Order: sequence, then C-alpha cells, then structure tokens
Amino acid sequence: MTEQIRKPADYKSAIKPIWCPGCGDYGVLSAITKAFAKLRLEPENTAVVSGIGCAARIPAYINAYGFHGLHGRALPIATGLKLARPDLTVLAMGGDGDMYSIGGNHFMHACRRNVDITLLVMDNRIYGMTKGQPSPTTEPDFPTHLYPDGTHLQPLNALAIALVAGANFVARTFSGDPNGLAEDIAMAINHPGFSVIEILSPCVTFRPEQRDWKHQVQRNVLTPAASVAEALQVVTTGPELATGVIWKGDRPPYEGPGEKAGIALDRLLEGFAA
Ligand SMILES: Cc1ncc(C[n+]2csc(CCOP(=O)(O)OP(=O)(O)O)c2C)c(N)n1
Ligand code: SF4
Ligand SMILES: [Mg+2]
Repeated sequence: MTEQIRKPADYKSAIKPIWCPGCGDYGVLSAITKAFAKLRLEPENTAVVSGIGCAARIPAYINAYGFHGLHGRALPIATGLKLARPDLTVLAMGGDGDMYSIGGNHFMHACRRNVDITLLVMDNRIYGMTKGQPSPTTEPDFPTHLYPDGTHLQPLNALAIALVAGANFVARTFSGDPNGLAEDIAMAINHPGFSVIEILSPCVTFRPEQRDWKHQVQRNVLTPAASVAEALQVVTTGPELATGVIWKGDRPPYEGPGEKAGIALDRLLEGFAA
C-alpha cells in the first residue's frame, strides 16, 4: 500500500474557526497542521485533547481524533488515552487558564508522570473566552474590570514548575512564527516523554497591546540547557519574551503500572464481589 502524503491543509477540519480576527490561535492551528504534515501523521492514529476556552476550541478545527473535554481536565484525559492506546500520537492543548489555573494540579502531575504526550499552552495572560478576567500568568499591574488596579499577584512561572516537576522537553514559542512553531511542535512530538510548549499567543480583543509581541519577541534565541538547574536559570532570570527550546531531558517515559497492577485490581474487584 502506498503511503498517503498529506499537506498541512489536509489536517484542517471542515469547521471554520470562530476566533476573533487576528487572534494568535490561528497561527497555532497553522503550525500544528504543518507539524503533522512534516511528521506524516495519520489522522486516524492521532488524537488532540483539550479543556475549555478559546484556545481549547482547537481540536474541532483539526482533522484527527479530537476530545473537547471539561475545563482544566485535558491532561488526565490525554494521559488515560495514551496509556490505553500507546500506539496513538496524543497531544493536549488549551489556554493559560485551562492548564495553569483550574488545571494546574494536573499540569504539575503530568510533568511528574512523564507520559509521552505533547502539551501546547496558548498563553495570552488572560481568560479570553469569559471576557477578560486575570489568569495565573497575568501581570500584577494589568487592569481588568474585576481588578481595575491589577491583582498585585505574582504571575505563575509555569515553565519553572514544568522543569522542577520533571517535564522531559520544555520550550517557549510564538504564534506569530508558524514555521518556527511547527518545527518545535514536531520536535516535541518526537521527543519521548511529556513535552511542554508554552506559546505566546496574543488575545487581540482583551489584550490588544499583545499585538506588539511581533516586535518584542526575541525569536529562537534560546538553546537547550545542559542541566535542569541551568534551564531554571533561563526561565527565572532570562527575558520572558525570548523563544526557543529550553530543555531536552532523557527521563524514560511512564508507560503505565504494568501487568501486576492489573492482577491487583482483579483481586480487589473479587474482594468487593465476595
Ligand atoms: C468548571 C468551569 N469553571 C469555569 C468555567 C468558565 N470558563 C470557561 S473558559 C475559562 C477560562 C479560559 O481561559 P484560558 O484557558 O486562558 O483560555 P483562552 O480563552 O484565554 O484561550 C473559564 C474560567 C468553565 N467552563 N468550567
Ligand atoms: S477573545 Fe481573545 S483569545 Fe478568544 S478568540 Fe478573541 S482574541 Fe482569541
Ligand atoms: Mg488565556
């Protein structure tokens, strides 16, 4: 049987995105389709899982299996899917609120578990879908209708958490560079274990000043660090709008509890039935 060669457009579904014109998430969708074409992924062997939010709409627009789940719950769903069907390429995706706020607990433990999944976080430092509430990555002095004077809260450094919790691949990228982003997504999918890509993806409606990211982002200036400690230094003290691959680890991916756990579960169920 000859292999079907697909173009990026073949990975777009028939559903037209309803994001605001100029939203950064269009660039992310384009990059995902380019990465899938580069890796020659088969839609029937690929699954994209999300929670809720503007960013989390993205599985509907991709020609692959898609699961639009509950707010904050993309990672446990993706984890279960990958453990049950290790033959699939599994990606989880969503926004900064979805992954770092309500889904923050799952984010931390997904890094620790290191199941072979690629996570794409479209970080616009705001809750876009619910009309502009501050998220864990919102700057302390950014005024919103709920906090006209800013929250005065320290933003969450999610990439630092990813590194110390054990993520095996960590990168920061920019939606305005779909070709560079596609390269990073392909690299992350190919890297064993849990990969985290934080994508600076402007919300042009509730954070119009983020349009300037196209001038401010320092593209592809980061290179993989030699140690987690060095990578931590980069994400805690380096420029926050610098992009590139920050960390490539070699932890073996977690592939499930093995047959003994299945036997233990059978015994447990027998115990309940007795
Ligand atoms: C359990 C639950 N709590 C709250 C909401 C409301 N809600 C929907 S999306 C969202 C935040 C989305 O922000 P983010 O994940 O950053 O995505 P964006 O819209 O910015 O892309 C919230 C709070 C919900 N749908 N479900
Ligand atoms: S509200 Fe913001 S994040 Fe949502 S679609 Fe519009 S620009 Fe994109
Ligand atoms: Mg957001």
